[in-house]
Amino acid sequence: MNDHRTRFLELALRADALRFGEFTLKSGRQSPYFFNAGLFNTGATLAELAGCYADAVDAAGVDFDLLFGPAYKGIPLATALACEYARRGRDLPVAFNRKEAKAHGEGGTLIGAPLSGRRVLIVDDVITAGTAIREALGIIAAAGGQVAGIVIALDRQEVAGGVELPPGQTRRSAAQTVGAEHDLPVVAVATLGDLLAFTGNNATLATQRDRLLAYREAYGSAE
Ligand code: OMP
Repeated sequence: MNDHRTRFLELALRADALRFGEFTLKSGRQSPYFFNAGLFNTGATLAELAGCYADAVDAAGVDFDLLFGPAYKGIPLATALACEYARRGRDLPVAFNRKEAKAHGEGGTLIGAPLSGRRVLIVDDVITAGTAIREALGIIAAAGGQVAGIVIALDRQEVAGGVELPPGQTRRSAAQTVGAEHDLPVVAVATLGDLLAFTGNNATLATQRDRLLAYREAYGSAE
């Protein structure tokens, strides 16, 4: 496994951002694990996380010139990543949206650098069904930006909607579907597959492995 994947999974466990148990997802699915990016809640953990994102993006070779963080969880992630790139010698513009339009002051729903004419990298936490990412794609297009790619910390590699497919048809993950529909690279720092490999190498997490495998069997994509 690439070093940034292991570093990220170890960090997520240390920060308690990755938990095992019984969780109800936005989709209504019952999941044996949950990733809460809001628990990267100190300067040091955000800086370490941003290093993992930057390594994943650089390894994928995405060509972009602005970072966009969708409200709310993407905002600190894009900001921390902008700081990480500045530390690495690349000063990038950063922007984000607010969920409620503001009628006074500067008004509007977008904050930060203008998106118009930019090649935008969306920075978010997790993809399950792809709903949150599709919303961000619409916001950026409406502001005249061109999406160059998407980076997330965790790709849960789940099939969106129904998982019953005609025989012979491949189960494609929500991330793969969004990427193919918009012809975009979707980069994950780590995937459910990486988490499974990680639990296999970690004695204290070995008991979680069977539940993760059963979940992937029920809702996971082919890879
Ligand atoms: P989709 O919009 O279905 O892709 O799901 C992304 C959103 O699900 C995230 O922005 C969270 O609100 C939530 N989520 C997590 O944060 N962590 C998880 O492990 C799973 C979910 C989820 O509900 O699917």
